[in-house]
Amino acid sequence: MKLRYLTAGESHGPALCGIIEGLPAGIRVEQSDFVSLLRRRRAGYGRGARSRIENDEIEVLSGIIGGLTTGSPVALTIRNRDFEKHAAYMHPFAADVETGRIDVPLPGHADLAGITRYGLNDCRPIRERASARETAMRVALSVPPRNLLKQLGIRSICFVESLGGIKAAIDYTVAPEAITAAVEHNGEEFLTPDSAIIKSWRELTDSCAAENRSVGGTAAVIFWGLPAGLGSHVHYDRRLDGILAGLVMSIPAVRGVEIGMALELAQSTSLAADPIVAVGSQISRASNHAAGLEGGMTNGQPLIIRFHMKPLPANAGVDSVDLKTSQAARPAFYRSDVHAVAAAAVAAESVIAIQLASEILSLCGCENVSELEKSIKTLVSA
Ligand code: EPS
Repeated sequence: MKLRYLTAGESHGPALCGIIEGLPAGIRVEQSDFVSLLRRRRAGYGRGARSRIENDEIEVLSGIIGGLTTGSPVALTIRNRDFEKHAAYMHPFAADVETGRIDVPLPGHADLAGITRYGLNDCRPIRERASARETAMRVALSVPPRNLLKQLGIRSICFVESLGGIKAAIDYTVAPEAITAAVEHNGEEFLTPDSAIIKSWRELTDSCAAENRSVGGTAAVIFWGLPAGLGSHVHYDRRLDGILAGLVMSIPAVRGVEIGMALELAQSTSLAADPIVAVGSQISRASNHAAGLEGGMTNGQPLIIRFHMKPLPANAGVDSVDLKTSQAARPAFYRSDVHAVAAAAVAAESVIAIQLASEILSLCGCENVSELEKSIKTLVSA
């Protein structure tokens, strides 16, 4: 792994912070790249009050000078505006931690397993760190790698396919540019290429919000313009399909990942292989059932990763136990998003972008973007 990154921060703590190391020098990065990407992660219709409290303003602490990466680690901070309201028990040296104490673990969240693992009797520290707020920092850290990919001619889009079982009409056989244009045309509230579905999704979201319910959904990420041969078949832990699936699964509430239409292929009795064809001197493919990955490597076709997210557990009204009394209890009402599928799609696109940039850097071994631009042209794309 050429790129390494770490995040830290609690959902209602002072800040999120992150560091990414292994970037080449010369990636162009503007403040507006962070602003627009973080806004896209926050903007979904169905996000709760919290996303309106936070403005996710990024402070760059190192690694970028005058709008260019220097090759040094990039360190970032996002202050949590909501910290102010929670400081009495969330401050690192708070005298009054007990007032923030959570005694009833939330089923479906990390609470119970977390306190067991860490030998704690308060769910608060677990809840705070397990929160999907952490993905804001992973998204922020993806900005330099995303810009590197763009500089190398690699493009991506993420979008929502279904919410609460209501499916958008999406044609994966059309060019990714056409899907991108449709998603952009429909705006950031629902991040979907299907404008006809928005009315039903809005109604679903409103009725669930009124009843404090959450719904699950499915989203997809496509990258195209990739060279063939990223990842490797030679060892299980270098297979890119496994690596990408793990990264997307690590986004809170994601319960399943598919490479392209994996479930459909599993139910099919016909061969799923894509014919290899010559287009002039170029080798190409007549279809893309492989969704851009064969043998754990990219094959030069668009990479399509789809994932499924469960309804968020916060207000499920599910039975639990008060750990102080061992009596049956319901978790305290906890404000929640109706759904955060669009936000998770941006997070998935971000972790995939970091990994793809890392694979390219490992393959080309360059420390400077202009060398990398020359080197990538020598890679054969299928
Ligand atoms: C989250 C619960 C909600 C979400 C939060 C993730 O936050 P709160 O508990 O403050 O209402 O809004 O997501 C974000 C704040 C974010 O930026 O994505 C959870 O428990 O995972």
